[in-house]
Amino acid sequence: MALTDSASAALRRIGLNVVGVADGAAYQHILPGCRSVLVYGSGGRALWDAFVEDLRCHPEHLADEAHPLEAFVRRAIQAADPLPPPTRRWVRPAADEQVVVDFRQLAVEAGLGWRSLLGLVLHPDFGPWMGLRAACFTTELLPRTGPLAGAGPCLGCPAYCRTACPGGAIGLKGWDVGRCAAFHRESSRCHGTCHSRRACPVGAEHAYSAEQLAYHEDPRAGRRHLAARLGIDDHCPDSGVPWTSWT
Ligand code: B12
Repeated sequence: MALTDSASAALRRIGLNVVGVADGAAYQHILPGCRSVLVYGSGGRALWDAFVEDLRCHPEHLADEAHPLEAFVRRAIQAADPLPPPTRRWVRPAADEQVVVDFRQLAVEAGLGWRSLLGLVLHPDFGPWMGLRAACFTTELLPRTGPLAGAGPCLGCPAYCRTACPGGAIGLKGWDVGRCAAFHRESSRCHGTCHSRRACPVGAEHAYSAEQLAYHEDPRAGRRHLAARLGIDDHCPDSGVPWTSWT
């Protein structure tokens, strides 16, 4: 079994339950000689459940980390592939990474889903309830799994996401991030949730829990809630900013 197979199996156990392989040719700036990229996603609640379970056993994994969920994935990768050779490089969409990769683009190339009107990558089963967590750039030549055939479920859909958005941020061409951010400042109706994401019929049964959603939108408030529920003394001074302040 190739190391990438055993690493994938180990990552699946913590909820990185979606994996695909993209062509690596365009990623020479990340890893010289790159031929393939394994892209890992978390569909539904599995990663969150594993994360909360880990915090129950190791409260310090919340209290000591600025970005506890990112750190959970980092530790899992380090355990799965402790000494990657120079022919392999792991990258996460995380604050402590040295390189920034456009994970939606990678996910589409690896066949994890289609582009959607919502701006998110839509997985065939998990719909918009998929996070993108890691990519392994490698010089190995692995069989490609993407992109997926067809235009995806948005084609022919009456666009429930558009009608559900109270800020009018989803237009005929897709998600308008400026409008979305402006509405978050004007109103609290979308705080802690995204009505459009919830309105998408694809993978609706895999929707995140309220706690998980709140954490992703506002890590500060989300970790306060988690710490209170799990009885953890959270002394970490800062954990990032709510995403609305990014624009
Ligand atoms: C910055 C960022 C944001 C910014 C907005 C950036 C923007 N202008 O779109 C803010 C903070 C507002 C934001 C919000 C959200 N984000 Co965000 N975000 C990111 C981040 C960190 C970087 C994105 C980026 O800058 N890419 C590079 C630049 C060049 O891209 P860009 O200018 O946005 O767009 C270009 C290309 O990406 C492409 N493009 C644009 N849209 C799309 C869509 C698809 C499907 C594809 C293939 C390409 C594509 O065209 C553009 C022109 O070149 C990524 C993680 C990552 N490293 O990829 C997560 C990420 C994209 N976000 C994600 C999520 C889930 C969200 C939220 C739902 C937040 C939340 N609460 O969970 C919201 C709402 C998103 C929505 N409705 O679409 C997920 C998407 C998962 C998925 N299934 O697609 C990612 C991958 C994070 C993750 N770990 O999973 N986000």
